[in-house]
Amino acid sequence: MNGAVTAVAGTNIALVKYWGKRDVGLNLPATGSLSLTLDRLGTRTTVAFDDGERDRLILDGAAAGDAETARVSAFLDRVRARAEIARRALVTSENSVPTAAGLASSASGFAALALAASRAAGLALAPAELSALARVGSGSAARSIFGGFVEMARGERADGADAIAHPLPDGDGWDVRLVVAITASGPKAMGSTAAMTHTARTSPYYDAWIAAVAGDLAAARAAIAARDLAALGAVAERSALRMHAAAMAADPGIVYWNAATLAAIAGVRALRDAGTPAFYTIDAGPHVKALCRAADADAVAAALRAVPGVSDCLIAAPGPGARVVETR
Ligand code: 2P0
Repeated sequence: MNGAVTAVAGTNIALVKYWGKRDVGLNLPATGSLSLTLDRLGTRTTVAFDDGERDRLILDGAAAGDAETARVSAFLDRVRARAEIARRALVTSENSVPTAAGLASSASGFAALALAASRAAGLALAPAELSALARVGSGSAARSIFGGFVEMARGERADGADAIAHPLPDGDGWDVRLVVAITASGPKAMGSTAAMTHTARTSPYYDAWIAAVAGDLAAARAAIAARDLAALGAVAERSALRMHAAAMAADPGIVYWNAATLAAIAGVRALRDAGTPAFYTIDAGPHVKALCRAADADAVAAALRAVPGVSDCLIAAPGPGARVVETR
């Protein structure tokens, strides 16, 4: 067993969305997905196993609540079982995503935790194994183990060993940006896990959504290989709209958008009509993320800041995969 290990991971934004599980316990996705890992929005997590009586979680400088601590403790149980250790841990985690922005941090959070906890427990897991481990914490976290453009496989196995992500090196060095337009503060309408289950159970559009993903994945892969931003942007927009359409058609419907979400979508379309290639995607919340060329990012951010209801814009570049930054 090692001493304290600190790992960092960037969050990721899916361009082909994950929305539905084939197994809830192991977080096995019903489809593949495809994302871009970001540089400046992420999580830094330190894990130290010690003689404490229970696991403790310090999140952004304050003791975490029982629900969050229990989720992390259950995750650590998997690491302990694999490393054949029993010691409890002190986990200290900081998000560089502004918490008030309400942006998802579970992707970078469980990627950083998987790496820091496994190393602190004395395990040297290969990236594919880390991806499977991170997935059990949160489905999207499997993607943040890798940098740049990443594809997550649905997998076929019941144990999830093949439900893992892998990098898409065709996209390496492609100088794109994601401009994140913040459209609200506070918690989102419904957590992703519950919302996916509710969509799968009650939305008449769920099966159609699932059936569309394989084609979107193929189109996104081809667009990345060709460095065709317009083609990738078209896939991203239709994947996001279809995911939200399936959720909105659930009973009762799940609506993540607010007025500023729609205004920001219109803002991205107006940019495009005026000759700036920019394409939107929206996750399980009201914020709008615009994919564009690096050279256009400042102009895209300025245009979105002027949209009524947009409180701020962050510009993120492609970033590296999860990595250990300190061991003590
Ligand atoms: C994604 N999202 O592909 C999709 C699109 C949100 C919208 O993955 O239940 O927090 O922990 O596996 O990973 C958010 O879902 O859900 C997500 P769990 P997660 O990025």
